Formats: sequence, structure tokens, C-alpha cells
Amino acid sequence: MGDAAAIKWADPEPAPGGSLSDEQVDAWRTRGFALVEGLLPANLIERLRSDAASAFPAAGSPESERVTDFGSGERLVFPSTSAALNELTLHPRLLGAVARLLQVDVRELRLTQSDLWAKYGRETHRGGDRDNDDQRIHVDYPNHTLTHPPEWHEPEAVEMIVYLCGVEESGGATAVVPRRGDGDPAYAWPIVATPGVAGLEWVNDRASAEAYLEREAPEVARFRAEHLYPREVRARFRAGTVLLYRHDTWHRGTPLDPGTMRAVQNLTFRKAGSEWVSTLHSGWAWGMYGKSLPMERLVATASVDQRCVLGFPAPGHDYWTPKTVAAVGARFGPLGMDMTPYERAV
Ligand SMILES: O=C(O)CCC(=O)C(=O)O
Ligand SMILES: [Fe+2]
Repeated sequence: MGDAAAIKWADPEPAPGGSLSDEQVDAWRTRGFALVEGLLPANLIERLRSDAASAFPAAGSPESERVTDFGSGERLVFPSTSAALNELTLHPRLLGAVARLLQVDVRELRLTQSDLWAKYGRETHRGGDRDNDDQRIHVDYPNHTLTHPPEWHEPEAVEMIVYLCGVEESGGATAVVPRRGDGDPAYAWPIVATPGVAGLEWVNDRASAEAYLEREAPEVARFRAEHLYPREVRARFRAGTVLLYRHDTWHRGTPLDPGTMRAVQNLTFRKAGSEWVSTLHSGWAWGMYGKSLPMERLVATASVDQRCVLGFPAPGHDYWTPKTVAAVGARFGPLGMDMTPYERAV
């Protein structure tokens, strides 16, 4: 905030050969985040960036001044008319990374969010209390889960931000508070010192949120001023950098440079059993009637692992009988689906 000289930066670290290093896994599990480079192919990032540019108002345009909140308004969510968005969402290296962080098999992961967000550097803050330019520090769990995240060492979900441009093009580095071990006062349980939970109204804008807390819950405002804001580090992202973080990681979005646009893909995966972590978009099957049936084709040609991440039953699941194998084969076979893995496991 304010004093540029005081900003602390975190730099992305390469993922050797496209998979996370042990240090990156450890950083996510202990500090609450890892900033990673080289997980996704550069041309995939470029394709998605170009799809985002066609779907959203141009940087600096009058329309862009009106975009004051998160998300694409379901314009660019999975499953999408953007093939790049679908490919990135289920990219085997991304799924492999998430599976390592949660220490489960890829087949035990479930997708719950894949939404492209265009954020704009604006002259005005017409979103008022809810404006997203300079966000209050927060954790993301309140609008992802019906409960509270489980204890720190038993994480059930991975969130990520895939940046489609570099911080020097837009500003707006995500700020994160690294957790310093089990005794860290910033991460003392329960994690409720944030607007939108425990009866506090949801406020997005930093100045409005802190003023509101100062009035309504001064001890909460003091905790945030003492333990959270002073410890922020900012992600020095490049195009293709991935911020892997958690529902219980303190973080916030910071202002963009006026006249710029920053496109990012926001994704969340949960463990299969954590049904209280909500899927944030229309169900995946709801996309099946899209023109030329892109979602039917996607399911038909996806790998067994990728299908599992969408909730499709794994080989060996009780769902499969000789009759269901034949029926699902009749539905997707003409689009190229190979039923043998399911057939073999009946
Ligand atoms: O924009 C960012 O860098 C972070 C956004 C964020 O944390 C949120 O909207 O919940
Ligand atoms: Fe957030």
C-alpha cells in the first residue's frame, strides 16, 4: 500500500519439466502459496489471452470503466466456446500439480471453478464498497465452501490464478501473506477476521472495508492492521505464471495501472469427498447442447483422468455395468469415446 519502496516481491520459480518441485509443494503446504513458472505451454497461454481480448471490452474503453467486480459473468467459464480455456482447465500438468498438492490421485480431484477474469485499471471506483480495484485482504473460502476450511495440514482444495500477461503490462500484483508455521498469529484459528463472515457485511474495497471494521469490529480491524497488511508480499507474475494458493490463504487484489487490462484464469479443484465445496458455475452437463456439441466431444475425447475431474465415474465405479457401458458407449461412441477402460473394469 502506498509506499512503493516498502513493497516486498515474490518471484516465480520454475517447475522443472512441467511438474512441481518438492520445494514448491512444501511452500504451498506450509506457507500457503507457491508462485510457479513453466507449468503450462506458452502457446496455450497466448491463445487464451487472445480469446479473452475478443470477449472483453478493450483496456481504457468506456465499457471497461464499468467492470468493477470479479469474474466473466459466465462469458468465459468452463465449458467454453474457447477451446484454449477448456484445454487449460483440464491440462494434465495442472491436474498433476493439484494432485501432488492434495496428495491424492488425479481421479480423486473435482473441478469447481474455471472462470476468466478481466480486471481493468480504472480512473473511477464506481463500484463503491464492492469495487475490486484495491481489495481488502481476505480469504476466499466464504463463497467457495459451506463450511470452514479443514485444519491447515489437511487441505481439501487448491485455488489458482493463471496470469495471461506480465505485471509490468498492467500492475495489479496479487498480494499474499505467507504463513509462518503453526504458531503464526495471522493464521490462528478460526479464520473469521474478514468481511462477509461471522455476521460482518461483505465489503470488497480496502478503504471501505477497514473503515467499516474499525466501526463495527475494532479488534478485527486492529488484527488486520497488525498481522496482515504489513506482511503482504506481491506476486511478480509473467504471462503463464501460476499462483497456487488455498481457501485459507490471506491475500488480495491490488490496483491496476490506469488504462490497462489484466486477464487471469481462476481455477479451483477440491477433493472428491468435499461436497461442501461448491461448484461455482452451471453444472458441466448444462453445456452439452452448445452448437456443434463441444462439451459432448470434450467428454468423448478426454482422458479417463480428465473425465473423473468432471465427476464422470471412474472405471470400477458401481455405476458401471455391462448395460451402462453399452448405453454410455451409444451416447459418446460416435464422437470417438473409447469404452474399453470402463468395460474392462466391470
Ligand atoms: O485479482 C487478484 O489478484 C486477486 C483477486 C482475489 O483475490 C479475489 O477476487 O478474490
Ligand atoms: Fe481472493
